[in-house]
Amino acid sequence: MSKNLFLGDEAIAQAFIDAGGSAINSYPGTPSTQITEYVMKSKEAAAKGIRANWCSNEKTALEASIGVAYSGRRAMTCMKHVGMNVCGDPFMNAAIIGTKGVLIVVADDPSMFSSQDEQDSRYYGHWAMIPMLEPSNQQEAYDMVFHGYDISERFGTPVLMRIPTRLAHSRAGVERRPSREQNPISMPDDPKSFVLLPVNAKRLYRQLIDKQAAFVENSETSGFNRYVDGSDHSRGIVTTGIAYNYLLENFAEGKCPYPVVKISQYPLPMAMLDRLYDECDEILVLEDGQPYVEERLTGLAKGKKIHGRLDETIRRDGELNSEKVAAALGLPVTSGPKVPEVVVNRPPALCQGCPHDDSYNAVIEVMKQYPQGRVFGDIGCYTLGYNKGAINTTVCMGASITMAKGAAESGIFPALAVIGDGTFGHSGMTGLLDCVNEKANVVVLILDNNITAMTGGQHSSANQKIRNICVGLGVDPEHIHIIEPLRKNHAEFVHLLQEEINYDGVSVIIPQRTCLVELKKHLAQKKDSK
Ligand SMILES: Cc1ncc(C[n+]2csc(CCOP(=O)(O)OP(=O)(O)O)c2C)c(N)n1
Ligand code: SF4
Repeated sequence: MSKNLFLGDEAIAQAFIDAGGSAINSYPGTPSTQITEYVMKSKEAAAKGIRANWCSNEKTALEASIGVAYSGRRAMTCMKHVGMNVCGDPFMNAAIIGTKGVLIVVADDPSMFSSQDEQDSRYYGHWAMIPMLEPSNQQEAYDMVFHGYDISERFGTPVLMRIPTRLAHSRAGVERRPSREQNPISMPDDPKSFVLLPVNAKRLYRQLIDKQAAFVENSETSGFNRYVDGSDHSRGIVTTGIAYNYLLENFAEGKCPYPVVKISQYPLPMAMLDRLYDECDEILVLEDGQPYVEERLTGLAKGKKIHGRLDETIRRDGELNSEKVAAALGLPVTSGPKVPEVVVNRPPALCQGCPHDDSYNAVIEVMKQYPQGRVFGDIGCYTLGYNKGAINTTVCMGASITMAKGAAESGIFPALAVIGDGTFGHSGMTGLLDCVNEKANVVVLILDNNITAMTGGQHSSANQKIRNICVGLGVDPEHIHIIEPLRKNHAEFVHLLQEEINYDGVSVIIPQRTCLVELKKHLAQKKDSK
């Protein structure tokens, strides 16, 4: 078969198409976004009738995939690591109901290149007691999609695939396999399995526990896990996922002198780890993430030293790389080319002429009068308003409205919330409903730039419907305003904001103007089509 130069994300997407996937339901988030975008743009996927959808959030995306699995077909849901927090409920329960044919691909972001935290999704997979896959390179990422569906269909379990940023966003040659057919529609073998009433759930949870031995056995014999012997037993090394590559990069022709257990499938292959432990004087654990494996090994240690992130042989935070591995091995560290001094680090900023900037100019001017007032921000391009002093908080998607509510109820005045149209559709609507139900004294600005800009311009689920949604949620229509955020409308915006701060209740202001990057893209497409 032909070799293709694929990003890790693209390798997974192409494998999904080749492995007989029927539907991909995802929510955008760097570094996972390109998987779903690739399937959306693929002519091959379109010809095969594969559905590719951006959903309102990670929970709705995963639930849609569970629905696909209910009908016997193969589904994939992709997200960034924090998305796991949003879909935790269906994720945990998908494990119990014995979902077949569902692959959940989660891209973790060690070093937080574009994220608000560094959480390691393997803890979720462990918690749900399902098999996990962690590719060490792009070829494995491709092959593992096939393997993941095999495991999922054989054992009746969703499978979690974890990739870190570097794997998602770097390219390597990938050999494709012959395509598989999509599954025909078929109903679940046990219709009760999708009904988690306690009477069923107790039985199904027991079944999940009983499957664990088979999951371990499959891991022990998996081609993705292996024991690679070495001549020097003064140290044994455990690598997980991409860490295997970082290790081999430190040795000529990739020949590591120490015995290595390469882990790319979980549950942990304990027999291999026991052998390493018995045959080596001490153990070094290399993981691009949190010390998930190291913690487990430390618990089992029978006196020998285990090094890794817990004892900070490798810094506890930040992504792993081959230099950090070299330092941990006591090898000379060769750092990459030095950045020339003329290149100055600049903090990220809103684009020149960004509509959010005009909204923030109004907010800043009004809030000058209220040193005790606060602006609760959210996640999107507009988070960059922090750099100009426009917002006071950014915690997680949707938290602006609900935090403003809590603060208002605690006596903060005025309490403003700033949220984008994409984030409002993701997890802002329910918070607004809470505000309405409790008659909270808040002003909510829903910055509608017509797009989910920060993750590359996906459509946003609440698009064109924001005003109607607010009315439907019970906001008084007299206190819902749409304004075009432009310099010429600044005085009007300031006046409007002041008026709504003076109103004791829920107000919504929707500054509506298309993101400039999106506008340029749109104009370029229009020109091309002429
Ligand atoms: C739970 C979660 N899922 C996904 C993301 C990735 N993400 C960051 S901002 C954002 C949406 C931004 O869209 P919008 O609110 O419309 O703001 P804009 O960037 O357009 O200004 C997304 C999906 C995230 N940070 N957290
Ligand atoms: S991409 Fe769009 S929304 Fe984001 S800063 Fe630039 S103009 Fe503003």
